[in-house]
Amino acid sequence: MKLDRRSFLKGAGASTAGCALVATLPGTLAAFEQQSLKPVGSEVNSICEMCSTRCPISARVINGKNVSILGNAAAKSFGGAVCARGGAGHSLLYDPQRLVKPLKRVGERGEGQWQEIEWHEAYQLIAEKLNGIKQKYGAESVAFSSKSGSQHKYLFHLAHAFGSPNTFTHASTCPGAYKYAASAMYGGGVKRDLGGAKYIINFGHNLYEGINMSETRGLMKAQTKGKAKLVVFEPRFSIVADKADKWYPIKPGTDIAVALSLCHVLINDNLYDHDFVEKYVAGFDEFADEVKQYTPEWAERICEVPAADIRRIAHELAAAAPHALVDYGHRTTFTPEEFELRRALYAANVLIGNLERKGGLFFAKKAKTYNQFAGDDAAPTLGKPGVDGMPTITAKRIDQVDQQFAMTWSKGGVYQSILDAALESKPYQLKGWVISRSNPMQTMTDRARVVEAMKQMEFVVCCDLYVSESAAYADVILPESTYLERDEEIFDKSSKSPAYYVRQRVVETIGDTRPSWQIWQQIGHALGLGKFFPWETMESLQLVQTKKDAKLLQEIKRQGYISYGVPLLLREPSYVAKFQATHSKARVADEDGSYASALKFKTPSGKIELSSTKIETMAPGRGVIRYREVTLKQPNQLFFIQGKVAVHTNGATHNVPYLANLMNDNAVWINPITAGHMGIKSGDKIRLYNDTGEEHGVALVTPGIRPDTVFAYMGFGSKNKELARAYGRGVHCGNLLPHVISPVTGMSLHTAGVSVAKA
Ligand SMILES: Nc1nc2c(c(=O)[nH]1)N[C@H]1C(S)=C(S)[C@@H](COP(=O)(O)OP(=O)(O)OC[C@H]3O[C@@H](n4cnc5c(=O)[nH]c(N)nc54)[C@H](O)[C@@H]3O)O[C@H]1N2
Ligand SMILES: Nc1nc2c(c(=O)[nH]1)N[C@H]1C(S)=C(S)[C@@H](COP(=O)(O)OP(=O)(O)OC[C@H]3O[C@@H](n4cnc5c(=O)[nH]c(N)nc54)[C@H](O)[C@@H]3O)O[C@H]1N2
Ligand code: SF4
Ligand SMILES: [Mo]
Repeated sequence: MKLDRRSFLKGAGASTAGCALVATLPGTLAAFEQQSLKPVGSEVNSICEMCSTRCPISARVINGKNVSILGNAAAKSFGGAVCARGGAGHSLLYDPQRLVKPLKRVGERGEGQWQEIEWHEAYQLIAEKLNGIKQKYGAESVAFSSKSGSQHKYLFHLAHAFGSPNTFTHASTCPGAYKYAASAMYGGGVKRDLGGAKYIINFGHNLYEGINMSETRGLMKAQTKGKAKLVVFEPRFSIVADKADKWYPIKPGTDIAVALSLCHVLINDNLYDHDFVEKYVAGFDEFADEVKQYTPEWAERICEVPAADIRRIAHELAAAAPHALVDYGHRTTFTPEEFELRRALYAANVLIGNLERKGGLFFAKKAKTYNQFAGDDAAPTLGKPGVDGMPTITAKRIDQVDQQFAMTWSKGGVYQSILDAALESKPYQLKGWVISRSNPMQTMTDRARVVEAMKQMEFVVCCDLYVSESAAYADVILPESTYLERDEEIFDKSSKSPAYYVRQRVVETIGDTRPSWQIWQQIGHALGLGKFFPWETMESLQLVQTKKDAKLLQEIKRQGYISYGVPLLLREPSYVAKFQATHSKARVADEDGSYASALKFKTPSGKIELSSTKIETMAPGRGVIRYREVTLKQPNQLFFIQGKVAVHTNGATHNVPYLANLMNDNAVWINPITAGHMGIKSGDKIRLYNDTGEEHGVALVTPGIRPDTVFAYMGFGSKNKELARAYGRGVHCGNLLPHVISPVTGMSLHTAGVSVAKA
């Protein structure tokens, strides 16, 4: 059966009312004459991209059309399931407002005047402009940024070939702080075994709304099957708080006081794991000395959590150790002291010795490591596609002027420093910006400053699926194929055992879009840098990864997700016993039945560094984890905090029809006492304002928030009319958050002071 565009859109449930505004917008699927759509396969295993958790999926295709998306049943740790957003992928795929043709700006920047162009014209224009900027100001004056994880490597490869050191991921708006803190202390990233834990302390890790299928399922498993106790510190009554055994409405930005005083009690009351500390930890004495002053009574004065409760929680944590954990959270940008907070949270885990124990923290077991323990090739290792003779770049990154950010340079850099370079020539001026799969206008901070920065650029390219708020200020918009239409490299998804998975096309490409790995390659050619892009197809890259093993590639594609061996936790004897029973040549266990003696840390001392001389050198005064007071609001203001909502992703999905239908506004949570003083009732129009910006929204009066705090789900309130289902609906959080670069981590700030008034 042949499907034309019209029957396609009808079948996808596209609302004609929704299309009316954009039916004439050039470049969208609605404006594109679709020829025919052929089936690719009836059940395709692939990877979700409705958020960056990237869960393994299984997509059903009938007559060339994707009709449903479920979890890949083989991916047990993800529960073989998807969340609401993952299940709505086809609504994005068939959204008539999605871009399917390159666009060139014809009016003023941000004015919304676009002309459809062909890919070769787009490439030619981009090559001309970027090479022009390079000649005039040097290659380093072009910044390249992309959300990490999917195909950012290809964009960064282009940047490298072009000669610019200025590549940025979203790290300083999201995972930076907890990653750098783990690196400083453990010598590398650690994961949490939520599912195996008996006692979990959670500081605003919003897992039942900010969903990560495997961790969300882990927490659910711990709470149901494992009967784990969950203690939650959260300024609002989130769903995690609702499901907790105990909820403390902590004062925003003061979590570090609780974390440090938990450490104080663990040491002071002699509850910590002496053997673990002796064997694996450096810098304990300095840390112990520092936390002597951080008593629960001290903490209570700062965070408003009763001292007796902090003391009791520390005792309960120690009693459940080592099958217990202090969740180090995810979004990490509440205060400028994120580095100290995340280190303090890790420190509590170190003190209870939960590393590589069931229900504790652990290192990922990738194939190479796993095979070393197994004594055989239990899991295949992957090859890395690479290109010889890449140019050496001598120019310094814009964020490389300050040694304290050294940990960020190779891992994503300080994203918002692009604004300072563009507007204040700090340390030199940026003239061009190539953005992919990132929407800084919504997700960075200080929206007005992002607008100014983009306006002063000589040339901006944006690769997206929509005319996002940021794309609206570009000169050229490159429409990427959705994740359901593209093939990508094999990804390592190892956890307690090695695992791989792969993204592959579910349906044929609709419209004139391309995958971004190809887009950057083709731009490379247009720039005259073709020799740095020798690959031809994605399959040729995948075969480099499988070291020419076509059968292995086929198997990974067929299953979509493959895990190898059995879960391994090095200090958990029952896991080691099972591992040995599975692998006949496995390493001999220590006397206690564990592999504890094999634990290694890639830190300067070779140990877990509770205190660090390396950090002291990088950022004087920060070698030892220390409390520093921060001011997040003025006395007459309220704290403004945000979080994820279960049916939307960041600044990405608010225009996806199914999800927009579920929720298209973010009412502002406000406590009845506070609202009462201002005469505000639920449903009233209110105004939020501070030195950064002003937003108008609707009040939701609820006791589920502290009286000194207001809350809104993030990502709403688009100021771009081309996002027709999201435009002007709700509060735009980024317009109320100041531009900040936090010490050491370079993190931006997601808590601000705001004034609230009835509108
Ligand atoms: N549905 C959905 N799932 C997602 C995403 C999404 O957009 N939507 N995004 C994905 C991404 S990119 C990420 S990084 C993760 C993020 O996962 P999380 O970090 O778990 O999610 P957030 O909702 O950002 O978490 C912030 C929570 O902290 C609370 N909070 C605010 N200030 C404070 C404070 O000072 N102290 C404490 N203790 N709590 C505070 C907020 O009320 C909110 O509940 O989620 C991922 N999953
Ligand atoms: N105020 C506030 N700001 C925040 C947060 C918060 O909670 N509050 N959370 C922070 C966090 S945790 C994160 S991770 C960042 C995320 O911020 P960003 O890195 O900007 O990521 P997203 O908002 O997820 O998506 C960005 C863009 O990617 C596009 N997109 C989606 N899929 C594809 C694709 O396949 N290809 C291409 N080319 N484009 C695609 C979307 O249309 C969207 O415009 O935001 C941060 N900013
Ligand atoms: S958490 Fe949901 S949206 Fe994110 S990747 Fe998984 S299924 Fe997709
Ligand atoms: Mo994130």
